[in-house]
Amino acid sequence: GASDQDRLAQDFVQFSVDSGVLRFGEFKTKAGRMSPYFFNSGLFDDGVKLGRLAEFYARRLLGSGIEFDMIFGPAYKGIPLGAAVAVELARLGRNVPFAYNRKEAKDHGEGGSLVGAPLQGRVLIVDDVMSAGTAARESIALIKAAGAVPHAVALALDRQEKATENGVDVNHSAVQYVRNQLGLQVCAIARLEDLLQYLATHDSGGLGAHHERVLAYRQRYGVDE
Ligand code: OMP
Repeated sequence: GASDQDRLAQDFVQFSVDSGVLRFGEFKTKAGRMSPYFFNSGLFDDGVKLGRLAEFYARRLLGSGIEFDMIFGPAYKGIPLGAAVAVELARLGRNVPFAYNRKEAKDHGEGGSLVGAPLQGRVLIVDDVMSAGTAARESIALIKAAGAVPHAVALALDRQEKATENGVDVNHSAVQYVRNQLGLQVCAIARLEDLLQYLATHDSGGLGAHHERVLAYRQRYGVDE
């Protein structure tokens, strides 16, 4: 239910802060926004952290009821994430095929830009963060081109901020676009909302100033859900 999901999200935000993945300060996003927080999934950088991260994805996925036939991990960051989630699901008794892409075309050996299981059926894309949605659109096109169905996206963090189209802010987030316009199911372990909840309950621990800045950021770039 909703409260299980909230608890999972709070645990995940704590885990991300403890791992140094979620940081507060001043960061420039891909879309050129100055953000008071940044989530760098590359810092889930040892076996224990990757294993715990995969557990969070798997629990969120199982809680969401999303069905899928295989996992696709988009290069680069989605590759270890998709692999770790596939291992965790297998550990839980649900073995599904896994594939990923390479960014550089290869002209020898296995050929093509896809590696792993053939893309077929309902594909779950496993990725880290969705901001403007650029990466998701590329994955969706690639899956369609292979004759499979882009069916769902599992994220670690949904930043819940305005997408940009041709450099202009629009009034929906990338996740809302992927869900409502492209018709995919989307789940995220945590969202900006959960991050704000975390900051609200840890204000006394010296996070008060960050809380204010993240609220101001949401005021400027956030979307309503
Ligand atoms: P889109 O592809 O535009 O949705 O942006 C997602 C990408 O932004 C991620 O894959 C990262 O490269 C980067 N990013 C983060 O990893 N963490 C953040 O907190 C914010 C961003 C970002 O630049 O927006």
